[in-house]
Amino acid sequence: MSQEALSNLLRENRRFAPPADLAAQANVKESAYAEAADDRLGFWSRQAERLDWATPWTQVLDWSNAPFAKWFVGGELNIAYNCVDRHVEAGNGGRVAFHWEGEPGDTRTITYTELKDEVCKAANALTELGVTKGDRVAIYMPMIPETAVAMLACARIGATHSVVFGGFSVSALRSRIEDAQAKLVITADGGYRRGAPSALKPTVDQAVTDTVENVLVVRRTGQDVEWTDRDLWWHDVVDRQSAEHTAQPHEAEHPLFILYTSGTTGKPKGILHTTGGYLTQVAYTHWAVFDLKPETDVYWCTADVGWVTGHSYLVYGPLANGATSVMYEGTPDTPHKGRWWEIIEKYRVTVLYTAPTAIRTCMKWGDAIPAEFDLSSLRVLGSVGEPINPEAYVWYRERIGGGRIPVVDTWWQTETGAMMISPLPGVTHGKPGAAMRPLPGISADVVDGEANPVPDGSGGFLVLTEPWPSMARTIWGNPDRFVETYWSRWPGLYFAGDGAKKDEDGDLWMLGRVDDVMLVSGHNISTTEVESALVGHPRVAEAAVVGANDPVTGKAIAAFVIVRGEGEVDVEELRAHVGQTLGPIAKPKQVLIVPELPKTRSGKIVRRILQDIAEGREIGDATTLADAGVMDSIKKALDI
Ligand code: 6R9
Repeated sequence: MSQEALSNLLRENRRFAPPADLAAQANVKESAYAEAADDRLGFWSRQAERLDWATPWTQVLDWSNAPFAKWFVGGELNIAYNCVDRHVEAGNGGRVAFHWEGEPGDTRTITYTELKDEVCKAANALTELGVTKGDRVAIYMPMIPETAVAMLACARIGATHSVVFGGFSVSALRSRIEDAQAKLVITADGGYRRGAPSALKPTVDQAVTDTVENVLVVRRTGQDVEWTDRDLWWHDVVDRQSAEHTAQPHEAEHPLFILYTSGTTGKPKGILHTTGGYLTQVAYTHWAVFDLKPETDVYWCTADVGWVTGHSYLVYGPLANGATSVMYEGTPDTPHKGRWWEIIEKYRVTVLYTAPTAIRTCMKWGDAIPAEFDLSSLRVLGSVGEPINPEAYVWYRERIGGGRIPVVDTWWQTETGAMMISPLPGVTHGKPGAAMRPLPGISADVVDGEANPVPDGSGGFLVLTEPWPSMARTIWGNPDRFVETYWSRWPGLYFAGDGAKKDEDGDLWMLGRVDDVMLVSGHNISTTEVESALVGHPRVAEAAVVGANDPVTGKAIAAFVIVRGEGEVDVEELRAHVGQTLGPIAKPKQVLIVPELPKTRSGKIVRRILQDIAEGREIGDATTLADAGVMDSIKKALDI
């Protein structure tokens, strides 16, 4: 990146100290960093003791076959027991595990005792259907409690689940079922989205392959479904089962789940996570980063369960910690744009974890909407999925957090399994837009092309320098690709594929995927920086930037902008604003005003599609978009 652009980003100098009361009561204090640095394996070994082990481990980490790690070697535990039964045994069975809110307004309250009964019944049902330890089960579901029950039932019997986002197409689902050779698919007739039932079962009907023996179907919407011999209703098979089921312990390295990351090109990668190390790090980070107090907090992670955030921070982390969570089925603007804030007011949510894309959308809808609701119960706000630009961070802190409470920007990946770089709410003096420093027990750095750590004040590639408990163990069925993708660029270092910079204090700022860096007239400019500059303009709600091929400059910057507020926007003014913020070199050549942006389920902009538009090509594969209708509205707006 150009030094000029870098120094502009570093001009952000606002600091937010932790609130005194939160700091005084915080689960984690500053001393945790030094304690973990002194003895990293001892630190993780103490964190693993948060869990209930049937057999203790004999070795914390076996790294002899790097990069294929084994954590807590010799240990055995059952994840479902840790997430459910032990809380009931400890006398907390009456505590609410999930306040579930359906999009049409129907609700369910599920206590830990009820969750235990449901998970046991589902585990018995899976066993009756012939699913055994080591089998793979595909889960293609809406956001309903049965989704968590299905995941936990698989974990309980040692079947490896592969959750596929409910918005994915037939081909995306089929390739995932095929790659994992799933024996069972768990789905629903449909779920509610944007005020209407949205079918799931027809997609499964077309996607099943020969390895699939049964399809287990939850009735959610009551819509008509086609039926074949292999289909079974969840209520017919699960409801009649016994609520008694003894959880057998599984090895610490037993495969818990496969989750596919699409990446930008090529076949999706089935990221494999295992049992003991995964649960240890998700439980620790959920407790540390959200300062979770299970007796009093009401925690809400808005992520879809089909994204890794849904796995680690909607299901496994919160349940391992005995937390009370909100789970919401639908979209934030159904039936009105204040739905999320209404849910926070209704359940007195204390911790909210969401994505910058959602925050920017709410900014666009205007400050008046959240202002109508009582959000005073909130005490920690989290962000995940992409870099949070300072503008969105400050809006989140002010308009949602009342200017009182910390924002934690958590950097991690499907491959890391759990949070890696994040502020701690009772310790960190937060900087808007910075993920700050690696969590206790985690080692990361920013390096140049030769793997040399860059000095403070410079940018480079983000790497992880020591193994961590929840790290991916391999790519399912393709260990060579695992080594090649993540471990071959520099020996001994995990290459995350993200750019980052260290500021003068050594704090980390994430810059997005390195593939998204544009070489414009010989200068490296990151898409994130230009987007952040654009969103800094009062009339810009959201921006996506790509480098389009240009015969003169190499890449020419094209910006797609969603406008905030009423009336026409002067495109020249936006170009000039970027020029003033980042320097003339970063001025977009084209600025296109669009109503929406193409995004994945986790809110990541699919730049490849925007690049097709900017370069005037036919638009390529759009199957991983969260909402296929977005492309039509963009084409209409641009008249293409
Ligand atoms: C959890 C998740 C991983 C990629 C990652 C990075 C981006 C996630 C971020 C962030 C900046 C953050 N990313 N969190 N970038 N700041 N706080 O998103 O997993 O879907 O696998 O995506 O997301 O580029 O490499 P996943």
